[in-house]
Amino acid sequence: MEPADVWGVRWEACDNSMVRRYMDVVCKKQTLVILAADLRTMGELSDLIEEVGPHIAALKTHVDLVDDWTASGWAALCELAKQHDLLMFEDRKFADIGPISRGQMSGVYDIRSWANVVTAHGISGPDIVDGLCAGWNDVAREGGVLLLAQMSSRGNLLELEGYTDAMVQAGIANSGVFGFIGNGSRPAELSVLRGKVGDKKLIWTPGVNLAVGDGEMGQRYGDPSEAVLSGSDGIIVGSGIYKSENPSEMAKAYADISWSSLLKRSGD
Ligand code: 5BU
Repeated sequence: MEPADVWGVRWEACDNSMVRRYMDVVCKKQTLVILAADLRTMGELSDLIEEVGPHIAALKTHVDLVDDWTASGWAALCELAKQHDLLMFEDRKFADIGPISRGQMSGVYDIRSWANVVTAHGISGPDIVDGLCAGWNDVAREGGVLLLAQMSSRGNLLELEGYTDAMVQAGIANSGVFGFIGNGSRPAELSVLRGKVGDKKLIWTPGVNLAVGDGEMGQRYGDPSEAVLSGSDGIIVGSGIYKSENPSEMAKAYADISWSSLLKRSGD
């Protein structure tokens, strides 16, 4: 199916270069699954990508979680992700002032050179987005920032009155913003967020699992289909896939659910 038919107004309205790339990959691979690859060794990570690569649209990493990280090993992993047409998404949750965030895009991990999308808190003010984009610009690349408008963990302070609205207001007009993180475990709150975000930006949601309910250490999970029908444009799934008996089958199950929910949403 053509992306313009599947994504509707959102296909024309988006203003960040990575958004269309993502929307296109979703339609080609028929999946809205973003794999949270929270494994601790390079070997496990590449095995997992080989296994589930065909069923996911993006690879979400925590690069500082890997025990045996090397620059050359990581480059090989990025190459493997490229073979599977995956967007690289470093969930770094940057939070510092603009110039420092720009510097943190380099350093040992050199995130600016391989990530297409990164997360950031807006707690330090809107200039963090310009700082991160300047980081990409320093190596002649472009990317998109996902601002945390909500979180999936219980008791998070983004739930305090006014925070989410202020975050959306601060990010909506900046073309460096790819979209917002919404809470996949609370469909009603997600619908409200969708209304505020409109069609120009995407919403990606962690806290998604077929086993709905409370997870480990304050994590909360909601249903993948409900998340997409409530306005999620990408479901972030980690342990639901990599801890299952058969990660490939499970990734395909999440992919099918997410894709059919997107088609249902676009047909409504
Ligand atoms: P899980 O195994 O599906 O629970 O993994 C969730 C992932 O999403 C994990 O990598 C978190 O760092 C990430 N995450 C989250 O769970 N909740 C949030 O609000 C944000 C990110 Br932002």
